[in-house]
Amino acid sequence: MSDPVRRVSLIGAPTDIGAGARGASMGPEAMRVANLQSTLESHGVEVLDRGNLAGPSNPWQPPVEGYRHLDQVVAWNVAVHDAVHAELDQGRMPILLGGDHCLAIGSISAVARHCREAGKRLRVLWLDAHADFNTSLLTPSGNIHGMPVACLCGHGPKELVEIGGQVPALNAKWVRQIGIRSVDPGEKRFVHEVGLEVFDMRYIDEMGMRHTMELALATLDAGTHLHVSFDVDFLDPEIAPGVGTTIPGGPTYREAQLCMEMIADTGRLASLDVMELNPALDVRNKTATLAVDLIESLFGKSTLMRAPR
Ligand code: Z70
Ligand code: MN
Ligand code: MN
Ligand code: MN
Repeated sequence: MSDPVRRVSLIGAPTDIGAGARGASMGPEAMRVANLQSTLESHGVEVLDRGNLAGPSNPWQPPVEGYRHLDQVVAWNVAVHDAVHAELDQGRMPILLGGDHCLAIGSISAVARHCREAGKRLRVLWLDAHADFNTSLLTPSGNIHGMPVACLCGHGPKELVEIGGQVPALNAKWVRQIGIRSVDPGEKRFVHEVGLEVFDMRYIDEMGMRHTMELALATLDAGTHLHVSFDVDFLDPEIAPGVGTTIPGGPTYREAQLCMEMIADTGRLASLDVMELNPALDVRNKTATLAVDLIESLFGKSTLMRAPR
């Protein structure tokens, strides 16, 4: 396939400002301890670790008008937007190390801005147990990590939806969600209303990961920028316990590897978020180690050979 970006920049965003449990703030360091940089380098990828962004600390307050920590979430997302956009402007592939998933608002707003500037089509793969499509009126928790996809599609507070300079940052048609198995009742209605394309676990169980990914990756072309937003709670908690909210019934190790390999095969991956890793809830850093293993597949590690078709 045509030449994917082999120059990567790691951006740490050590915060749990949008989450319902503390600890995702330690995610970036756990990924470094699990040897993310040297693992990518062993596949010929040039990696710069840009270190960690800074932002407000977590005051751990209750929600106000349907949002917890809105001001702090905005500050972190502005920092993420600026850092991600700067890497894309230099022709590098940003890997955002979360941090909780509210930071995908800044990350994907920057990617969408870059695509407008560069005349690229955008496809977002949202790998998650959750749809993250709540609004202040629908949310049961006020936690903004349950709202990033809605915000990116223009449904959210002005300060968040405008970060990338155009509202909405994303057309819902550009998004494919995979692995979904926990959606709140109001959120579910809203997902249907906007017509989000969701490959939930029922779909994956019935049709298989291969067919699912073939559809999710259909119609990519040479002018497509593929962004993957990987919430580690996508994975089954048996293999990935180190996340704030474990939801049973997720993809197995083998299904997750196939998912990543099929993304790699497109040659179109151009930006990545790795979110919601929570080392405080992990066991001997095994979830971070697994995440690195999967990212390795995303960058083209494969077993010896491919079977004939
Ligand atoms: C629920 C909410 C959530 C994690 C997203 C959960 C949201 N839908 N949890 N990611 N870990 O509170 O909005
Ligand atoms: Mn630019
Ligand atoms: Mn999420
Ligand atoms: Mn999730």
